[in-house]
Amino acid sequence: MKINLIKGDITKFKVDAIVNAANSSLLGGSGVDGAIHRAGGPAILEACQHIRNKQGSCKVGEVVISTAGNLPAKKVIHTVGPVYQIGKNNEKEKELLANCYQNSMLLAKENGLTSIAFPNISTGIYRFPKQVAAEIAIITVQNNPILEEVNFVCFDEENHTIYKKLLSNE
Ligand code: AR6
Repeated sequence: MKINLIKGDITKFKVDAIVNAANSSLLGGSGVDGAIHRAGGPAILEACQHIRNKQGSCKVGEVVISTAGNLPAKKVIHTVGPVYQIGKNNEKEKELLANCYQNSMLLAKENGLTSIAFPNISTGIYRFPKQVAAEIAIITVQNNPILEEVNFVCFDEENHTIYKKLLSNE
């Protein structure tokens, strides 16, 4: 399994599946979710509405797959990250964040996909501490060599610096 680190916008990424940091409604939002729906066009929302009609909302740590619409990627995997509760120990949230990464890779594999790109799930609006979230993301991917290629796409400088340090210490 190859692990790559990229700084940039995940919507520009040509890979089998890009992962969206969605919310349980699956109906879009701001942050990377907003960017994916904007760049991918209405086909993604239509597909998500169809999924919702069939199975209801998406739980934290779980995943669904849709068309990528106009994006260069083949598919979008939508996962719902946990909201970090400041001042609590957040052990459950850490486990749920790991589930997001693991379940995304498993769903990609089930769909015959071999490469994936992840944003830094939960580290924006859901305020997960970036260092802890990066450690969980990297360990989960390394312990589950399910796909051929995993790309960590960092949008902000802080996440990029954290990932660079963690991945170069291997
Ligand atoms: N490409 C890659 N990463 C991005 C992009 C982009 N175009 N834009 C932002 N990021 P967030 P969350 C990074 O807030 O914390 C939405 O409203 C950003 O720098 O998008 O999981 C959903 O609907 C940050 O590091 O997701 C949910 O309601 C990372 O993406 C909620 O936000 C995640 O930030 C989910 O919150």
